[in-house]
Amino acid sequence: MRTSGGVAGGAAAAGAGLTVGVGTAAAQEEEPDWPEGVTDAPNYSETEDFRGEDEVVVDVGAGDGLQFAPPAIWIDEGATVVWEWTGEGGAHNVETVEGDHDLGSETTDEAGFTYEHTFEEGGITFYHCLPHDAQNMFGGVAVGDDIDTVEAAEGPGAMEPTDMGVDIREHYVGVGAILAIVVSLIFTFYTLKYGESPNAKGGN
Ligand SMILES: [Cu+2]
Repeated sequence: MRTSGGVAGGAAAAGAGLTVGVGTAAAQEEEPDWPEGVTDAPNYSETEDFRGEDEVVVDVGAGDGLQFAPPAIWIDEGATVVWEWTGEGGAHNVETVEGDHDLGSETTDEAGFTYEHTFEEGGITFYHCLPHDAQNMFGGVAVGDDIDTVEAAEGPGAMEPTDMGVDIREHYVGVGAILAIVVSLIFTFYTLKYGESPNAKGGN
C-alpha cells in the first residue's frame, strides 16, 4: 500500500536525521589556523597548548626518528622553545618554511644538541627539517592570542564531518529529513482520512 510505504520511508529518514543531529553537538574549541604543512606532520592530531609556560621542549627525531614532537604547539609571547635532538633518524635541522618567525638551526645528528628560540612576537610559523621534508618532518609554533584561529574538535574521538572539511550545509540533510517525515505524515493522514480514489470521496 502507498500509505504504509510512506510511513516506512519517514522512519528511515528519521534515523538519518538523528545521526546528523548528534554530529552537530560535538564540543568545539579553537585551534591556530595552521598553514597546510603543519597538519600534514605524521604525528599531528591536535595542537598542544602550552600557553602559561615560559619554556617548551620539542624533541627532534621523535617517533620513527623523522618527527618533531609535539609537532604543533601554542605558546605565549616571550616564551622559549628548546628543540632537543634525540640522535635518532639521521641529521636534522629546524628551519622556517613560512610564517612570522625566523628559525634556522644547524643540521646535525648529535644526540642532546639543542637549538632554542624565544618568541617575542605573536604569529604563526610553519617549520620543517630540510633533510626530511619529503617525509613530512614538519612542525608549527603559534604565539600569543592575537592569531587567526579555526574551530576544531577536541580530541581524536570527536572527528565529525564538519571537522573533515565537509561543508556546514551537510547539516541541512538533517533538516531535510525531518521535513520529509512531516510531509509523509501529512500525506498519510489525508490519504487515510479522505481515501485513495475519487470514488471513495463521497462517503455513504
Ligand atoms: Cu630530519
